[in-house]
Amino acid sequence: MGVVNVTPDSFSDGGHFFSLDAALSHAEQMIVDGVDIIDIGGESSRPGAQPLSLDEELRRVMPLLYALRDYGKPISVDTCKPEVMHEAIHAGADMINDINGFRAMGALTAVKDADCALCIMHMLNDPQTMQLKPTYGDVVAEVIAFLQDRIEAMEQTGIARNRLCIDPGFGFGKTVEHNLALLKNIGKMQTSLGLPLLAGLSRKSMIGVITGKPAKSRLAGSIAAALFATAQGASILRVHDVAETVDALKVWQVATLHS
Ligand code: 7PJ
Repeated sequence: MGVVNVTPDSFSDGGHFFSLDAALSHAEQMIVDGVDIIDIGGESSRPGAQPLSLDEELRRVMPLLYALRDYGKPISVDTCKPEVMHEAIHAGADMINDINGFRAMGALTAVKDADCALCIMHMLNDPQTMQLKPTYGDVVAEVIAFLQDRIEAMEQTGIARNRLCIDPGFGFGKTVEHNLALLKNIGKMQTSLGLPLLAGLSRKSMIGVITGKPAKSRLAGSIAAALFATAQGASILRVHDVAETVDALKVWQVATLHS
């Protein structure tokens, strides 16, 4: 899954892809590079980021969604807002990726009658407060319990289980220690919940803490994290650097499958 941010304040690309043209060329390049899913996001979720108005989010996301839908690649929309989910589904989005785990009032209703895929992510509190002092008794058990609870809520609404995938939400209300515990337990989360797992580690601050590098210099660290997550059983990798990650995965897979 390749990330296309349409935000002027995104920390990892410096807001470079804010204009529609730039976002579109970025997405086109990802397609050339072998992306499987394009994830469009309008609202920055970096720690401390201010919420975005509905109008502004629609203004950022919808033109790109319309422009991209004829390219034949599945499109995911990264949003917490039920109105954006509704509009995106209406416009043909193939997946809704909600870092808030479809907890907003109206979110389940917005997605329930569609047939698109849904990614349920764990986040502690909200982007304003999540990194203040994240505390868990047992982070892996608590993330599993949260996701289990959301899966049940979704199934009770009538949403088919085969539409769902889960995400522990690396960096969303987690210390480096918490992130490492989750990374090491991807297999356990996947077997406990019985759903495909999406891992978003690309350029995250955890990579920065380990390598001592700023966001733009975290490619090698991100690839190591992506391969490790794959080895643990992750099904979808959410990344900024599609070409490099695809190459790494190709080598990984050929080596793994070789008898
Ligand atoms: C994630 C996401 C993630 C899912 C962002 C960033 C922050 N969606 N949206 N999982 N991260 N599902 O890219 O660093 O980890 S935005």
